[in-house]
Formats: sequence, C-alpha cells, structure tokens
Amino acid sequence: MGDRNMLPNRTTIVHLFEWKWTDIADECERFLAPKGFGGVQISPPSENLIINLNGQRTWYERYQVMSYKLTTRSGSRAEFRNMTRRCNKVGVRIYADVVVNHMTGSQANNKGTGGSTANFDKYDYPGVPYNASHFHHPYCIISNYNNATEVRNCQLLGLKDLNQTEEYVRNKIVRYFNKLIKLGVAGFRVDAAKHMWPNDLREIYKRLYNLNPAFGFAADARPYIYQEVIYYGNEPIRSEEYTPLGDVTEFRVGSELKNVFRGQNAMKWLVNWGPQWNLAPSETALVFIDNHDTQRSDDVLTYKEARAYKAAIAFMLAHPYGNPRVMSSYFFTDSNQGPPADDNENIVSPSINDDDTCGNGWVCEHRWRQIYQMVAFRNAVEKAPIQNWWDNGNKQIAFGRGGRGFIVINGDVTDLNQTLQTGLPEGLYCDIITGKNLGVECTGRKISVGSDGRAYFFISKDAEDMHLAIHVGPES
Ligand code: LM2
Ligand code: CA
Repeated sequence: MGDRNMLPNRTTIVHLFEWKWTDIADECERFLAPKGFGGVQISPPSENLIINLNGQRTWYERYQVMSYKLTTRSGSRAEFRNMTRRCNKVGVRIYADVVVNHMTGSQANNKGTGGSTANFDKYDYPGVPYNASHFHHPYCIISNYNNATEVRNCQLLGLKDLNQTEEYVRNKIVRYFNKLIKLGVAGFRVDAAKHMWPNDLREIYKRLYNLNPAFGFAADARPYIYQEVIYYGNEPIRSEEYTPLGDVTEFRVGSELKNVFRGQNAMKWLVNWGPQWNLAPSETALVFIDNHDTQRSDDVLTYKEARAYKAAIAFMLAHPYGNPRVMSSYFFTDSNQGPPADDNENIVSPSINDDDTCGNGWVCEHRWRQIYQMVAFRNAVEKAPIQNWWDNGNKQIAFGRGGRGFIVINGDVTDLNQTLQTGLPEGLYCDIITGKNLGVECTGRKISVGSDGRAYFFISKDAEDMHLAIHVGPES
C-alpha cells in the first residue's frame, strides 16, 4: 500500500545493521545502485545511551534513546546528510529506524553518544527535553501480551515509556521525523509500533512533511512508513490495527519458511504462499527471513545456516508476495556483541574482497552472489504473475513469473531431474545461482530453453545450493 519512493524496477530494501553513514554512502555508489537495490534501512540515527558490558559495547544500546540529536557511533549529522545526498543521487533510498516508544532503561552510566546526560530515576532527559510528565505513570512492566493497554502503556523491558497521547510528546516526535525528512530520508521503520496506540501514531504521521524535493523526490511524495508489529497469530494486538496507517512487518514469513527450507514441511505447500498461510495482505506486508532481533533470539534461518538461508531468500524474492527486505549482518557469537570496533570503540568499516564479499568481521549477506542476483531477478520479473507451477508432490518445486523468470528448488533427499515448461522465450540462459553472466561468458550452469518454452533441469541432492534461477533482462 505504502509507496516506498523507490526508482522504477527497484524492489528490495537491505538492512545495513550498525553500518557507519560514510560506509553506507560508499556502498550505495559502489554496490547497491549498480546491483539494483532500492533502499537501505539504517540503524537508529538518534543519540543513544553508551552501554558497555564487560568492556564491550553492545548493539542494543541503540534502542535506548537519550535525545534526537543525530550523533551515534554510525556518525554525525553532517555525515548523515552526506549519506542521504550520495545515496539518493544514485537512486538508493534511506529508511531510518526510529525509536520513539521509549527512552532508556535505568542504567548506571548516563552518558549519551552525543554528550547528553539524563537523570533516569527522575525521568529527566534534558537533551530533548523530556521530564516525568511526558511518560506513562504509574510505571508498570509489560508481562501480559493479552492485555493491549498493558502492552502500550507499560514499559517494554523496563525502558521508560513515552506517552504519545501528550501533545508535547507528539510534537517532539513529529519534529524529529521531519528533521530526518528534511535531511533526505524516504521513510521510516517505526520501532516497537505495537507498543504505541494506533491513534497516536495516526496523529504523528499526519503531521509529517512531504519528502524533500532537493533529494530528488516528487513534490507530493509521502514518507514510506513500515511499522514493527510482532504478530504470530495469537495476541489481541493485530497487524490490521496498523495497516490503515502504513505497512507492517510480517514475522510469520521467517518462521514458516524456516520450517520449509529445513525440510520440516513439504515445499509443495508453497503453491498457495501468501494470505492462505494466514499471512497479512501482500500490499501491506514487509517481508524478511531474519532481522537483527530474530537472528539473535528466535529460531529462524540466518547466515549461520547458509544453504537453507539462501534458498529461503531466493524463494521470498522470486515470489510476488510482500515488500522484501534482506538482512546484512556482522559475525557474532555472543548475542549482546556490538559491531566490529577498534580499541577506541569506533565502528570498523567493512573491507571489500576481490570476489565482492566483505571482511573485517562483516558478513554482508547482501553481497553474496546468490542473494544480490535474486534482487536483480525480482527487479526483472516486476509484477508478473506466477505461472507454470510444478512440484513433485513433496520437496521439489519450480515456478515462473510471467514470461520473465523461472526458479527451481530441490529441498529433497533425491536429485531433481526434470524437463519443465518455463514460459520463457527460447534461448540460452545463465543460472544466476551457480554463477554470473559476464556478457560473453556465463560462469554458472547454462540452461537451454527450447522454442516450446521447455527446459531440462538437474539439481543434485548434494549441490552447493539447492536452487537455480534464470530470468530475462539485465543481470547484475
Ligand atoms: C525493538 N522493537 O520493537 C527492537 O527491534 C529491539 O531490538 C529492541 O530491543 C526493542 N524493541 C526496544 O527498542 C533491544 C534488545 C533488548 C534491549 C533493548 C534496549 O533486544 O535486549 O534491552 O534493545 O537496549 C536491554 C537489556 C534488557 C533490559 C533493557 C533495559 O537486554 O535486559 O531490560 O535493556 O535496560 C531490563
Ligand atoms: Ca508504549
């Protein structure tokens, strides 16, 4: 429903979790634009509490807000503006993660990344400023998710809960969002939306400026809003309360596809993937396999289970359901562990290897060939409908998108050995999973589609990847 304000034929957001603004600007120019990514979800740009756990900075400090000053370990306000200018210039949009449900928890330290201090016990945040009258009282801690009022008015994890029904608080939030719009963002990921009243959010969104035309947006463009509402189907607060306001995260995509791609549910059932699986309507669903929380806490596929992960992402990107986001991580063993940093606690930039992958502790899933080439697939097939579905009655499937693309997946314990109708124009195609099409040369498997649209496919049960994909139009 929401217009993501992307260039035409761009479809996918990448979450560059904990990246620095200068690195994101470089990445937009050197990789994201040429590979056809539509936009970047950035880590929260607002000043946060410095949280040092046994001598190590944590990632989650960025969800503890000290003020709306744009100074974090990702960079300064000037660097932020430089990033939005450079990314928009090459047609890659920036979506800011905005944390406005709460401020900080109570901590021993009270120093923010921008120099602000606070008196936590008194609910005093001079950097905004907020005082005790701007929070929900008497304070309570959320424990019963069956009580919608408790979920919205009590503290999430002990984080000081702002009262967005207060005009003063609304106004501060609106000014923060509008500051980011003036600085060139294309939209927002609204953190913890479920913990705020839809009515308060409606009031806040209504007062937002149109996007800033100085960054290349149409004069009447509205910010794209996607709200983080964690819903697995068993709570009184449902996504539907928030979809009239903007898009909503669909967490069930990751939990369902984890089962399928681990072989715990037959792949053939994916024939009716979408609302028939109880997923939210396609137009309002922000879809993803893992995010920065679930990759640490929930049972989902991540870079650590690469074969199934790549195939699940390929399915998600090949299927028309939802508005996709892919995760880009750093390696971690301890779930609190912050991004790669030097001795002065400054974030270290990813290094870039000759084969496009990253170093210095960064995973950069978005730079895996099997992932970024599926972004190009999704761009190439546009809105073409699913056709020529095939399955073997179990864990082998294949389907096409109009006459533009075709994907085959073998999740079975036997080889896949089939001649299938692809619907594609006759020609020699290059599988974008095993290799790349370098113009004259294809480094992957070659697939020959006959004049009748049929092609022969073989995927060994032990192949490095369980899938292959071909499409018309530009490759990346
Ligand atoms: C989110 N969405 O609704 C973010 O996606 C998620 O990453 C945030 O939690 C959460 N909501 C609040 O913005 C993370 C992290 C928590 C961490 C909080 C605040 O997953 O573990 O909580 O950020 O930094 C931490 C401690 C927790 C403590 C709390 C308050 O882990 O034990 O609770 O701080 O001091 C007593
Ligand atoms: Ca709340």
